[in-house]
Amino acid sequence: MWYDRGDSESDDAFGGNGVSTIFRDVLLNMAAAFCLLALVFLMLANPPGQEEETRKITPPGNILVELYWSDTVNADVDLWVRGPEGNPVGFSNLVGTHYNLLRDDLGIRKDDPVNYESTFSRGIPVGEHCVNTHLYGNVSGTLPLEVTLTVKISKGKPGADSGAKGSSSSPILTSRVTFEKIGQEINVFCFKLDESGDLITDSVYRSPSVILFGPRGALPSGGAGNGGP
Ligand SMILES: [Ca+2]
Ligand SMILES: [Ca+2]
Repeated sequence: MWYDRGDSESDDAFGGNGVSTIFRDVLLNMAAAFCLLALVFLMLANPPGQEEETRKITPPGNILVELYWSDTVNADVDLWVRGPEGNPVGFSNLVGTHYNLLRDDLGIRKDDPVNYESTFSRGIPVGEHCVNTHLYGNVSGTLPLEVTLTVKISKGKPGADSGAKGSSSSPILTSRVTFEKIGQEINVFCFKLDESGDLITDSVYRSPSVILFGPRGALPSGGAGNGGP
């Protein structure tokens, strides 16, 4: 009897339409939980603001010229760059037609343990570009002083996402030069870029007659050739 009653109670409580309703509710709850988990996963995989963060670390220009010297040397080394328009850009002329000097590094200071200067271009102008370096000051008295210069090119749109086509920078030139005295200016390289933004390999040269800063910070009259330090 108890067995029959049990079956009967089961049918009353959970059988028929009652079973279908509870089962449907369970399925709906599981589906809702699954959707919620999927949404949380998508937010974690691509958090808001990630695209903006990526933009902050991409190069702001197309041609990047960099100057490094030892972080332990308290010397003020300067970077000078001249594009095809002929207007040298350096610490006393931060902005040119195509180039900008981002920062004049003065050497070692309490909040400045890195010795590094860089200049960016907007676009990749066709023609000749020249890169010079100048030893402006040398508190530490370290001589000779070796410095390193590099030129990199990024063909992507300035400020574009790092994953965008052509956004990565590729080094095209690098060189180490040595200062022997304060006030010395060294032409590190001149080179030409073609319409595709590529280096014309046989265009690279170095000449002491290419002066971009000069002894008193002015271009030599008549252009290059009146002698550097
Ligand atoms: Ca400097
Ligand atoms: Ca520094």
